[in-house]
Amino acid sequence: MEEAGTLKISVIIPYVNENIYMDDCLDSLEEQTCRDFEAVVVCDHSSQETIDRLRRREVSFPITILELTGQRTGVAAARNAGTGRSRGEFILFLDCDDYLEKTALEELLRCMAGDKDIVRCGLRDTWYGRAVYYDNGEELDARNNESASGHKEEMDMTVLGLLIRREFLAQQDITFDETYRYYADLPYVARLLGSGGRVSGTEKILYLKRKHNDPVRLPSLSQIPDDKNKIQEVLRAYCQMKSVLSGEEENILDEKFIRYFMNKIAPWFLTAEREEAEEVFGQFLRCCPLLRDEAVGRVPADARKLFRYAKGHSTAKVVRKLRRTRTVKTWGRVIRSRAACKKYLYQKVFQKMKLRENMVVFESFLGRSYSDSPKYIFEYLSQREPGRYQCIWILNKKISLPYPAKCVRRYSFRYFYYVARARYFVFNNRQSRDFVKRDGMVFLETWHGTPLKKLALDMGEVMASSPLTKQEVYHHACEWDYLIAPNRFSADIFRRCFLYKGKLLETGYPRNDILHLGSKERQERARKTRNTLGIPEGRKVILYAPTWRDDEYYAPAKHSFHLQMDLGMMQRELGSEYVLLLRTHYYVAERLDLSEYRGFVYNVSDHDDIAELYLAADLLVTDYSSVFFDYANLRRPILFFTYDLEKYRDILRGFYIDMEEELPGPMLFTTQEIIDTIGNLDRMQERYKERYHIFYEKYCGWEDGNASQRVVETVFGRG
Ligand code: C2G
Repeated sequence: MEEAGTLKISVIIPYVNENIYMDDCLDSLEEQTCRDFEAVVVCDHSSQETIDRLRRREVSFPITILELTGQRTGVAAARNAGTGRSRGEFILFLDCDDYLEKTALEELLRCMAGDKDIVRCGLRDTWYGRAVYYDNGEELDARNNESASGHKEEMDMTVLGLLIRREFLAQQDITFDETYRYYADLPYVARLLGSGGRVSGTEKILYLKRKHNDPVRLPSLSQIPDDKNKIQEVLRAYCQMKSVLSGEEENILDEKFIRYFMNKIAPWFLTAEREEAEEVFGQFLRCCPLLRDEAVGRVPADARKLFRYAKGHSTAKVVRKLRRTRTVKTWGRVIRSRAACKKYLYQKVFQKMKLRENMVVFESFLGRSYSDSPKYIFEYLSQREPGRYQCIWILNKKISLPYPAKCVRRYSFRYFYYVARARYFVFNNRQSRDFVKRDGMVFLETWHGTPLKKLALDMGEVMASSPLTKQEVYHHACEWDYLIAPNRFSADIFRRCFLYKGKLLETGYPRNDILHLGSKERQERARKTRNTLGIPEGRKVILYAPTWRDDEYYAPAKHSFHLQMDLGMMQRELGSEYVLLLRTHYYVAERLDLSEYRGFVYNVSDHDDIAELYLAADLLVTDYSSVFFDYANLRRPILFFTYDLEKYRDILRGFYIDMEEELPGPMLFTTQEIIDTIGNLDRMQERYKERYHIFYEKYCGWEDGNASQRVVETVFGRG
């Protein structure tokens, strides 16, 4: 270690490759209220370009950039190298994907109160970067951590969030064991706690530990699945830790170890190769005599029993017992819960039955409507070859379909039966999590829109539903055989954002075929829809179809929506000439009370097919929904009500296109602006004529009314 200078704290940051989270990490240092610190960044075999970029970054605190070279690699080596070059009186380890609260260094120093050796603070897991976390991520985290992380890591002793006196480290000669890849913190922390140092701390959360939402491309160490090496490291660390800990610290360690056995080692045994299991089991048995009875008595009864059994039996017997326990648990669930029973039948019975070659299952928007491209593919297929295919529609409501098909509710017994047996599955969203693709099945993913908002793996933060959406989308996309692209722009994005390797059908959207019917037929269909909705003759129609907001939700796919359009004002100003069709996104669960505006506002959120509404509408108002890419096929006026543009663009999602440059209509921020623009539609259209033309060529150029035919011919053959 270098001689201590006048600096108070050295913050040591191991840096791996091009870690996208590093900016937040350094920004959080920049904003520290305590200014008496330095940062020591240790690059672990990073590219020269990455290191140069880091060097160019301007910071207002002293920063040293080191490089690990040769054989030396890993977090342990980086932290040791950083410690060796640090100059502060105290040391704090900060991972490059994590960040600190503004007052972290100041408050930790205060807890040191002159004579402590180690101070620890509260630590919180977060899925979000600073911008989102401080916006409303704290709240979202509380929900998501429950749903996505399951139980907390059993062996979670970490050096993160500790401020350590450098002199104490030197006196005790404590360093990280560089032979560890995943669990170097364990023996290090055990040495710290077992060396008689003076410890203090605060419960306050000062350290934010960021969980990675993209474990496909950037897994954190803890997201790498448990394998033999990881488990063996824990077993090794456990033995080392036992030799330095005592008293309550030792009891806590033993408890954690038994839980680790129960939740990690035991499940792994069920999938491991026999020889590997034997080897790990041998190592586990060598740990057992070290456990204190007192700690064994403190864990839940099932863990205790299993643990005691494991100590006295062979690997084969333990594995058999684990299997028996799993079977008993499964049957318990099957007897108690209908959902578990359906799943069991699906896996153990229906999936074993023969695939039905001519069976096609259709699903649109998670079974919520008869609509979108699956509808038009179904109709084309049924028309072209009546009776050849047995069609099944997943629909959560009763409606009569124009061609023969069985309707089943999503997640009903019949649903599980058909999705297990049908050869073809045509759907426009992701497949359900329970769905297992069998050999010989053909998945046709139609998707549901040209992306304006960043999608799947291209998203930065994930605020809606599961924080691990990216990983799930990726696994789903690996199963798609065909994916429809409405235009070149989408084709390129889909390849990248889903890491999609299957066949792309560059056909345009079947759902837009209807928009290219002859003008007479279009008028006829529009008239029908207006009649069904009860729109008075002679009134022009505004369709307002906004999208959903990632951060406003009650539960996954059940979002709230706060209407920002002043409907009273719209009615007063436009009510004599227009009616307004309000169409919320299908994720929006809110039932808006619109009775006040009867005769002017029509709630068309439950209307199945938005394409029919497009035909009936004289103009569209939307925000960031993909609906405008489709509506543009009609070349009718489009207005954008983008009252929360900055938040949506900069925090919630980010966009693929520069809206200011490309949109075929104006962005408006108040109801008054909407009213004024509708009052001068001709002028607005004239202003956007050229831009609309360019937009049409780029996004609607593939659409000609025959997309269903092209898709059906490719997937089902020429008939
Ligand atoms: N939709 C609708 N009514 C709305 C909004 C959307 O019927 N008020 C339908 C449209 O068919 C639209 C599709 O749902 O094209 C997707 O809606 P988006 O608002 O674009 O949002 P999202 O579901 O997030 O899909 O690549 C497209 C993206 O995935 C966006």
